[in-house]
Amino acid sequence: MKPIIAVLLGSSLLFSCAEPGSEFRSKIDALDWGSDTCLVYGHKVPDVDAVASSIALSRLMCSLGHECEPRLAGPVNRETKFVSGRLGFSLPVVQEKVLPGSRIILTDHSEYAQSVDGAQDAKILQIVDHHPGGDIDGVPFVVCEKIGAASTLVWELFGSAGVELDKTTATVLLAGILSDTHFLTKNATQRDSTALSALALQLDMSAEQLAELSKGMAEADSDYSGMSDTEMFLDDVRDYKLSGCQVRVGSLDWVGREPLDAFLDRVLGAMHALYDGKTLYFAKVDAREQDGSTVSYVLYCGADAEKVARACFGEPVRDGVCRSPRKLNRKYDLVPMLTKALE
Ligand SMILES: [Mn+2]
Repeated sequence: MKPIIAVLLGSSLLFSCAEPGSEFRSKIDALDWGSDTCLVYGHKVPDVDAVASSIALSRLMCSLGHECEPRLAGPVNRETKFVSGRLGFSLPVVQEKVLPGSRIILTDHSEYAQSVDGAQDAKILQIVDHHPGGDIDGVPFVVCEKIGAASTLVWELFGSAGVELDKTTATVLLAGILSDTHFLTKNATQRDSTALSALALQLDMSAEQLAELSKGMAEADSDYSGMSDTEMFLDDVRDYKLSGCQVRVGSLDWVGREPLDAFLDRVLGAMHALYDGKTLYFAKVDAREQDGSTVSYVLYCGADAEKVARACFGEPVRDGVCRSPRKLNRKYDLVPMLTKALE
């Protein structure tokens, strides 16, 4: 019989004897790294969280001794440009395609439709994402949990690895969490809030500074000035494969710079210009009503998309436009509704 004290302390003794992060490190070391540099990618149409999580995860892998470099799957959106300029961090280079067999790590997405071109034939070593339910499987290291930001998951991985965050990486992760959670007001969990507080503390940023930064980011995000209608639609678009159908869903905000109908016309015009006759095109436009509540307009393009939109939202309020009386989240509300209607 074991002495009772050893039984009680057994697990914690084992744990405290080991070097901090050693369990995590050995999991990472066991991956098939090969000899080339592994590229770390967020999703296509990179937003702040996608870029931040890829930069930071790449940094973490480098500090664990694995040669990694972040890349962009395409040009970044306005908010990302704004915040990288404002906080002074440099953006990865754009590389829109990866070669067959190359080693990659994916952050902030887990579906091929959103992944860099060539991902299907690449070796995907890791996925760190906060949108469960993607179609990429067979990946040896996966962290996929439904929380506010992929950047929060990467911050937690630094903790698991026992690696201290340098200032630049902390800055980048703070931006990612602020952006995806709209300063902890959208899809945020306690874990996002813990991570953001720790990062703000490390960077010596006050709640006022965070609020101000977040406001600037939101404004940059909905500032479509100087963009063509197509660029505006493509600024925040995600592709999905839903019930076997290719579906593209844009997400925009109407902030009253022009009449709502004029804005919806511009978005519809862009969708029709891009429409290839196969892909189902939708867009979600969030708009603040006079009473202060926010509703979502769901725009569609083409006969098949119209059928789906009607099944989800009933009679259109005008040609090409349905209305949801409550604000919809693209990934957690709209996509499940479209999936169900397509089945
Ligand atoms: Mn994200």
